[in-house]
Amino acid sequence: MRTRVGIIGAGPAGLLLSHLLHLEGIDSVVLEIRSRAHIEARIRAGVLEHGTAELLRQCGLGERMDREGLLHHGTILRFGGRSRRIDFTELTGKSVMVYGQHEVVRDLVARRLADGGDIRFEVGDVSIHDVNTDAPSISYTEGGVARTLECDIIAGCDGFHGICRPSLPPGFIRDFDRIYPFGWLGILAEVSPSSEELVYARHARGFALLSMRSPTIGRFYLQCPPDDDAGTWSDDRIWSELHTRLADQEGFTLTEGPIIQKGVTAMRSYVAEPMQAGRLFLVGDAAHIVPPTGAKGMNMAVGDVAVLARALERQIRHNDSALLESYSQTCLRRVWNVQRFSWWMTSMLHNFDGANAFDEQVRLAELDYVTTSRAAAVTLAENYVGLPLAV
Ligand code: RFL
Ligand code: PHB
Repeated sequence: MRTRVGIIGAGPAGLLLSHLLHLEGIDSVVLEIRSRAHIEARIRAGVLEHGTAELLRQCGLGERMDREGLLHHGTILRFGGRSRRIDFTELTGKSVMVYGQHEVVRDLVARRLADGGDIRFEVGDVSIHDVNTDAPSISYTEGGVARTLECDIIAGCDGFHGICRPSLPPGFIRDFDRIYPFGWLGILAEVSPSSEELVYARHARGFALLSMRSPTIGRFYLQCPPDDDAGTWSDDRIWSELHTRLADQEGFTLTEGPIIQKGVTAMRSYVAEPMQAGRLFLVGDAAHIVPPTGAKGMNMAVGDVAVLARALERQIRHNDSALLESYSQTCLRRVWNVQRFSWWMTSMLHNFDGANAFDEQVRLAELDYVTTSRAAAVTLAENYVGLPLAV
């Protein structure tokens, strides 16, 4: 089989890339190891930057998002028992969209299939070949049968644990890495959110986040040890910890409901440089991950996709390779800005074991400053709603 762009991974990055290429008349095939049901049910990100939501609208994918998503004009930072609001719209003229990543994935899969797109689910033994030649290929198995996909370009959209990045020769990639000494316990509950806006809470017992997926489904996170077992968190323990960490002195009350899902995620910042090797382009989590405190991972993946789709269009339709050659450099500038923001939010809002009393006071002072100085609040808000896409 032959296609222009062989895409490995049907996460938001791979699916959106395939859709944007289709709109430019460029064909692609998406290979995914998981089932369609699995990728459509995987609960992950929840916040779309202003630019991500706009891009989805522009490419014809905004309809259900605008109907069912929740437009948020600000967020609450809670610390020392006080709640302070950052007003995104007043500070930046922009807002964010609370719409689950799995909903974006569902919309993308439905649209690709309706447009006749080729997505192969549940493939196995995926490996890439000859990326340093002008005839790269991908081998894989489908229903136990060995197959080869020949292409001009390979887009490695296979997430942090995929095969593309590790396939490169040792030493080719320079890794930049920071592992945090904590994780997040993520909780999904059948409960109407107790706050209209997200609440990021710093507490002596650890960070807590109140988020949501819809008017009837709440999403919560609790800072926990990085290797914690979600099974040791009973529903009672979860609610008790959420009540304690989310409390303020202004009468906030948390409504409880049945917990329908819980799981622990470790927290890490990582960047691979460069994001390109010959005809292989790394996109999204395959090239970089962030701790989720800034709500950036999926948005960063979309940022890469926007750059790559445009560069491929210039290359394939106009035989102009300039944008493709600068893909890594263009993406990395934005990636490092987003890394900085995610690291900063994470550092400011979490408890670090062994931090001394001075460090704690500095973190509280930073929260106080960021919620009282307009200049500092604009800095937080413009990063949260999203820096401009690099296209
Ligand atoms: P994905 O979504 O991991 O998709 C990669 C796909 O590749 C498949 N795959 C393979 N396919 C073929 N062959 C192979 N060898 C393969 N190996 C893997 C996988 O099955 C998968 O389908 O990467 P992509 O597309 O780059 O998207 C990145 C986002 O998923 C990720 O950055 C976000 O979920 C991060 N994230 C958040 N991002 C935000 O923008 N806003 C948020 O609010 C936010 N919250 C979060 C998050 C991630 C979290 N977790 C669980 C890590 C909250 C959490 C708890
Ligand atoms: C989510 O709703 O899953 C979510 C929201 C904000 C974050 C991280 C995750 O910073």
